[in-house]
Amino acid sequence: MATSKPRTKPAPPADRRGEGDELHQQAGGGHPVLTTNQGIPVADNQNSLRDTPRGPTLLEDFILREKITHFDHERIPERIVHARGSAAHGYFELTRSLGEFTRARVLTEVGVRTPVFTRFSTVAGGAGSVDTPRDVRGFAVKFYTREGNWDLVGNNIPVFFIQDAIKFPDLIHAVKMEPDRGFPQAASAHDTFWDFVSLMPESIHMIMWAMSDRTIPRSLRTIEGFGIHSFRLLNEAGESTFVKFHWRPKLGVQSTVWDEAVKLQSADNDFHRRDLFEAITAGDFPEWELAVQLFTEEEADAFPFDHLDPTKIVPESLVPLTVIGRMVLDRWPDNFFAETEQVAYCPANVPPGIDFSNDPLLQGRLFSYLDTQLSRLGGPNFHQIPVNAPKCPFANHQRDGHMQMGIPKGRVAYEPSSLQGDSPRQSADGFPSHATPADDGRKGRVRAPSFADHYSQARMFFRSLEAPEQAHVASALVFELSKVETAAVRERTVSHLRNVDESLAKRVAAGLGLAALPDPAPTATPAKDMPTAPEVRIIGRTKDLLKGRCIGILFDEGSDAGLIGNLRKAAEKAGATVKLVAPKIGGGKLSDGKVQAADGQLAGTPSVVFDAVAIVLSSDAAKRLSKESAAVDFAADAWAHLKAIAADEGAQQLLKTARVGKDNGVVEAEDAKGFLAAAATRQWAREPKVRTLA
Ligand code: HDE
Repeated sequence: MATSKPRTKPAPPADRRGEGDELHQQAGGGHPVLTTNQGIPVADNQNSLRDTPRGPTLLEDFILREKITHFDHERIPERIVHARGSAAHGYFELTRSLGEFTRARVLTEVGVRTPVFTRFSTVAGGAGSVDTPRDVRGFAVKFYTREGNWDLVGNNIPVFFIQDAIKFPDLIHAVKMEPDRGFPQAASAHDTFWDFVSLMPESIHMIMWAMSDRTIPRSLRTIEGFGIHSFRLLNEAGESTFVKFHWRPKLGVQSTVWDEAVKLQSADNDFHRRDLFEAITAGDFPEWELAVQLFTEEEADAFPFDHLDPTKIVPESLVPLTVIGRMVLDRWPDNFFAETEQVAYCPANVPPGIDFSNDPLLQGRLFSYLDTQLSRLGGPNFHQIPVNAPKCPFANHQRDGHMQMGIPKGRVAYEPSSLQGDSPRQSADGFPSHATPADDGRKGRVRAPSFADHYSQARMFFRSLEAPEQAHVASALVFELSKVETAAVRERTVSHLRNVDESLAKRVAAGLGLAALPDPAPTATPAKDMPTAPEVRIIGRTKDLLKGRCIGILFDEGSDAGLIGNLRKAAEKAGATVKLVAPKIGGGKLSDGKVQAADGQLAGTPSVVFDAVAIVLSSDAAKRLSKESAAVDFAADAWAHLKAIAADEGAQQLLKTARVGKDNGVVEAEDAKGFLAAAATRQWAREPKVRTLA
């Protein structure tokens, strides 16, 4: 392997050095010898083997051919969904035993730290797409338990678009870029997506979530995670309890506003990946609580919906959450490809004591993931790739295949056998499946009547939101549908909204400029009014804290050094990260005569990348920067994105040019305390002043 045992060797004699060698020598010594993948040391990595100095390259050049061949195959097929992702290592620690409900040791051994590898992803875009489109986020956790790998492959939204796996390829084909034109990338705002979902009423609950600010998260550290489907827990006695899994971020749920998300796409394609990387490498480890909802078959039978239908949540008013542990991500992968790209999750990976429900979406997923890895990772031995291999012993009689890395010993590769004492055998204590009684219905392509109510929970979701969040849902619908060229699709979508909430339908119709409201879509089961579910909100559940937030301070030549120092000290003390922004990366001389370097150049570091900003400028600099659109936008966007702004006397001219108004979120830079209080949240009350929402 390329990385085994480096050797060191002196540089080649001067007369055999190629062009560029002088520069190489300047780069320093003590490096391991470069070799081919066969371990042959390479004398010249700059010049291919040529017939004559100006002649053709020789086929004999195995060094060139090996290097190019490997390069040509550097990419593997990207994931068909969830292609763009970022991941980290960490651990899960159980704080409360579920021993009464399950025999799975990962859920019964309090205090034990189980290693995890967690990958977050967007769904629709390719691997090279941006981090911040409006999209659902994947939240996949591989627990390397002592009883084998457990993959909890969830999303940041607790419901899904469809009720049956057979529709998944259609859904994904509809949301991905349109096949004739190859756009739009990473966006649901186009005809095929809305055509599909407007013909698929079961997706309307998920549409409500997808149009909410949940799909434009502030960072991966501030998303919730959900296993979505009901799973089963099985205890020693084989008794079953249904379970839903929830991840809750320590920093609280946080989102961006749409205009900010759009601008982030140009400011930093890697905004979420970079944030996760920077937090982990700074030792500021992201953390989530794992909580469960537990309920019996009898309790489930009494719910006013079918919990096997993945377009439904189990409201917390029916089944409260119990926190059972925490996950901490504390190590960035050593290599993006080897780990983040090659990790292979599969919801069918569960240890003894966890089992599946009959959710028809989950049932299809149990097949799909293993299947997809065969083509994505090239063969049946992908479980041997370090990031996928269990960290507990594993042994069986599966053999050979593409890229077999192990060297199995012995004569016996079958069971039953009697020839070899150490050959693996089945064990009565192995993985049990719940003996679920079969329904007495007939086999067929049917859907249970209990799956027929598509609107009640969509209504519950919308009516549970705070007013600004409702306005964001309505505006997101207007935005997305305005990108749809086919008027009939726009109208058909509004016809479903009429079943969700009449006021929502009216707002969206007005935003689209529809001449009249279309008739409500026909319903199999009319929507029922359910009690509101506060847990679906973001506002009010976001934690007002500075930890995990990033504050940008804009300065220039002559800025007040004392003010910058004070703001920085106070913000860092409160747990925030601070970055300094200036027109030049070299910064400038401050009022104390000392040169202060910047962390980011103004043109490449707009205020969208911060949670709050301070602007500390001499009046000369403010006057100059008032003619600089990047500086004007810095202030104007912070105002428009409902962020706290601290500004000193000198900076006032820039605020004026940027038309920054006055409210509790705009404070004097001298008032560090007031600024930090405002910076811990968003200024929701400002929104009507800065934007017309549907
Ligand atoms: Fe997936 N999904 N999915 N999915 N999914 C994949 O597996 C699939 C579904 C989810 O970071 C694929 O390795 C089908 C629901 C995540 O590597 C593939 C159906 C939920 C990830 C696949 C679903 C998810 C995937 C593509 C309908 C939320 C990324 C590459 C039955 C609970 C995992 C891969 C990672 C990835 C199939 C529906 C979450 C093709 C057929 C519902 C987080 O196997």
